[in-house]
Amino acid sequence: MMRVDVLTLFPAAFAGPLDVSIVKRAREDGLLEIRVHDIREHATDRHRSVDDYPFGGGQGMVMRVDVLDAALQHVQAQEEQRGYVIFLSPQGERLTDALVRELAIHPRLVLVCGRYEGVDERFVEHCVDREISIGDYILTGGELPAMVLIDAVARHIPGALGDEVSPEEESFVDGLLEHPQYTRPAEYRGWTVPDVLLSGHHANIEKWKKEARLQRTRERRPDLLPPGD
Ligand code: 4GX
Repeated sequence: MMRVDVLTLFPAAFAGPLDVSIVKRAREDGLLEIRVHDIREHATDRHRSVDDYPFGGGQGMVMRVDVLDAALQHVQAQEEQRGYVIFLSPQGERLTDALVRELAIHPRLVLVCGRYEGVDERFVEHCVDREISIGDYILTGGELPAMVLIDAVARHIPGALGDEVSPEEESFVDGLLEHPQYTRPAEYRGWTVPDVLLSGHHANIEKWKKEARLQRTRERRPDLLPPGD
């Protein structure tokens, strides 16, 4: 069983994506528990403020360290086991297949979603175990990155994919992209399928798949190939 706590100013953003498909089934099967918490419930002043102007001036607002710390302490205290704290931000290390697998080993994760121009750095320094980015583009908050991370990690919880697929058989395990796939009809509007896939010759089919993966990786993602290959 894996538990994920999410701290956010927009709990409503989490309805939907985590209620379908593999993540839904993992939750129903008791393999994954996701709890979403509203950071604003830990605001202390009469305006319930969660952010303030940046020291030194500059654009926009910064999330307050005291409110974030109170929210985090609250969720950490809910379980004996403390969660591994992740803050989603463009300043973080990139989320990769290797990092997803590493995170999937943790029994409990706490994901902190920032809004505005960022969070007070003291929170990151003293309360966060890992700062992670899902890619080099700017979103409006950490909610979508948190859902991306949960989705990717959920697929690695033993039993979450059902009996059919194992994550070990998927792309990226050997560092190559997937080969193209086809299904019936074998011909549609004159668009055909590579003959070898219809031949029934297993050795040739496997050779074709491997070559197609190499060719695709060379053309689209040469950065994934070992140097000098
Ligand atoms: N991969 N965002 C975080 C707030 C923020 C702004 C500045 C720290 C510094 C993102 C991403 C991402 C938008 C989440 C800005 N936090 N997160 N948020 N790309 O764009 O993870």
